Amino acid sequence: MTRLLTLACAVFTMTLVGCSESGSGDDTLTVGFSQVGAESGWRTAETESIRSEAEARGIELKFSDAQDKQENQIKALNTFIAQGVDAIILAPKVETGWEPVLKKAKKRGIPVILVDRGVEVEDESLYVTLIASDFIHEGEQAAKWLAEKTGGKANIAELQGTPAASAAIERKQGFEQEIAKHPGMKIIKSQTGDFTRSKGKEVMEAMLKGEGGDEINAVYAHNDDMALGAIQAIEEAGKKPGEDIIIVSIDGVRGAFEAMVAGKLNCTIECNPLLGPMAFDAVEKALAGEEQPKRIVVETTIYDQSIAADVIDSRKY
Ligand code: GZL
Repeated sequence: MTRLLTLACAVFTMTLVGCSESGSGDDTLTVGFSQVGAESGWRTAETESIRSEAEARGIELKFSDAQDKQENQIKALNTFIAQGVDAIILAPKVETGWEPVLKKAKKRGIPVILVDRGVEVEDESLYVTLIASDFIHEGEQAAKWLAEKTGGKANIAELQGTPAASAAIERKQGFEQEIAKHPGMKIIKSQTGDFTRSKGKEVMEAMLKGEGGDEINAVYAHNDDMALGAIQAIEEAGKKPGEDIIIVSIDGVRGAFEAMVAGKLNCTIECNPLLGPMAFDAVEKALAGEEQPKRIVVETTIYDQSIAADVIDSRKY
């Protein structure tokens, strides 16, 4: 009887291990990807890059769209861990609140690759690497360009990105530290437009109507989607975007190039969203036990009206 029981337990254990093994049980890699949402053209381009790269590499991608809620991202990560995925790619909406679930992934030996935004954790071993642009540099570049364009004199309305997101925090920091070199450049209004076109329009309308709205002669938007919303609000207020009010933003999405060609946006700093190849290189290196830098910086490029028409047809997103 004992032998039968032992055999039964062995079979039961094998079954458990089998179903908790990573992926579909064969040698196909399974990767869980927790995406913030679809709040901007940049975001959808990033999602497409990750999806298409997984397909190109024959990797099974478990995709979760958090509808812009961190709690949904945490739920997704817990599900990926329970499913025993081989690796996780996370685009963290905000910087904080990740320790508990990242500790669970680490305990299960599941490497986590961060893309596009950073996290604040005591123990940096909780993630393998962060693949993202240098947002402080992007803010500095936007400020340098605006200082040049306005001769160092501007009353600036700032449209901030998502509160507590590293992209918003650092783009603000980089811009402010650069304009501090120009006494004639002041941020006279600043509010979050949450990286969306609709909110960017709504906030810009209120800024223009509010006290001191007539003094605004420049807009710094943390992303193109908010800048495109601001352009609509400026036109509806009877002003000429790109002329009466100079506009600089970040991302480099197609809509920004179209607006520059139309003379309504003056400059965008490209923040490349096509992170799929780098993300899966990092996954494969992590699974092979290869050392990787904690931070992989994605290069940025500045585009203004003078070259927009020449490059628009070659844009990949
Ligand atoms: C940047 C990314 C930002 C984009 C926005 O890496 O986190 O979030 O600039 C997007 O368009 O919403």
